[in-house]
Amino acid sequence: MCIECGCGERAPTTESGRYPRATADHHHHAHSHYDVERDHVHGSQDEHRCHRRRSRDSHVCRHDHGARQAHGGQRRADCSPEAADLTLARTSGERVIQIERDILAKNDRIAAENRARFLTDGLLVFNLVSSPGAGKTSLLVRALAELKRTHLVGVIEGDQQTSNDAERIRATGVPAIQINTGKGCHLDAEMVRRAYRRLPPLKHGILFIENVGNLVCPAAFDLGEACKIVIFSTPEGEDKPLKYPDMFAASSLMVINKVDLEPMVDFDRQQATEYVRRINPKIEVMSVSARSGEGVADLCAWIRRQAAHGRDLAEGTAR
Ligand SMILES: Nc1nc2c(ncn2[C@@H]2O[C@H](COP(=O)(O)OP(=O)(O)OP(=O)(O)O)[C@@H](O)[C@H]2O)c(=O)[nH]1
Ligand SMILES: [Zn+2]
Ligand SMILES: [Zn+2]
Repeated sequence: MCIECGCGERAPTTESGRYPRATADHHHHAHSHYDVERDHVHGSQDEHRCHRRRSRDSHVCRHDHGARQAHGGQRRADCSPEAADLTLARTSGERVIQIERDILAKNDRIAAENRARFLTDGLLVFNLVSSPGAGKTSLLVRALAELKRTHLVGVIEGDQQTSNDAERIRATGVPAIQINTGKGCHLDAEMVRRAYRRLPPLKHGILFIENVGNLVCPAAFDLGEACKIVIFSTPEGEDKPLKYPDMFAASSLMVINKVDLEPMVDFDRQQATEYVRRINPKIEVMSVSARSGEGVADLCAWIRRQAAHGRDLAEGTAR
């Protein structure tokens, strides 16, 4: 379960197969009640959500059911919005908060282990985050062609489905592991730990983690990276930092991509920079075009500078 949006997560897969069931905190299946199709996700404490997909009054509800309740419907769950509100208020609220705390605590523990491993390996790790299609992979492809001349580089790619991005990265000669999160809306530290084991040794190199395209949920999950780089693109509009502040607050660098489209989409770079600094006064800002290559050399120079004092960055003492 995602603690931000509450969506379900299947156990993630990589190209060589599915992770063992034991690693999944939840299982996921779809079934029908009352002639509507619902996704159904259970937490370890029998939390239960329903998404009423075919109804106009779509809602999400949580309710508890005892171990004896069969999914076939021996005891029907009351999924009316009113019942959901009452249940949440009376019984589930504290439990939901506890589950969220447990999920984050577990993630943070594994992220700390990842961070320690990256430090031991002398590796500088960047977590690239953005909305879908902002240009993360395109920018990586450009930057890797340059960075691989001076550094060992590897990439972990996160998407719900397909290996397209990993294939685009491998075409540059850089190793890449694809993680497919299924219904999951973000990468977590456990996924990164497992994917990292499958990369060739990258001692004293640079690892890029391309997160699932989503400007909300990946902000909450530490992967053990040195820092997050948020990429957003001119067609998305200047006010993204104000609308999705957590992501911009959590990032050390904001890269404005697709500046080649700036005149067409009437984008105001200064305005975007002013907005992001309201959220995060320390954030650095760069403008690039993965299409034309403008600004990519500056981005590579920034990354090399971080690599030069990567230990400071990884320990959170640089900025
Ligand atoms: N005009 C223009 N198009 C770009 C630029 N960068 C990326 N694109 C296009 O934007 C689309 C999405 O680019 P991707 O690199 O796949 O974006 P992404 O962030 O990796 O997407 P997801 O992994 O799906 O979240 C593609 O059609 C790219 O060709 C750019 O600088 N300028
Ligand atoms: Zn989510
Ligand atoms: Zn991508």
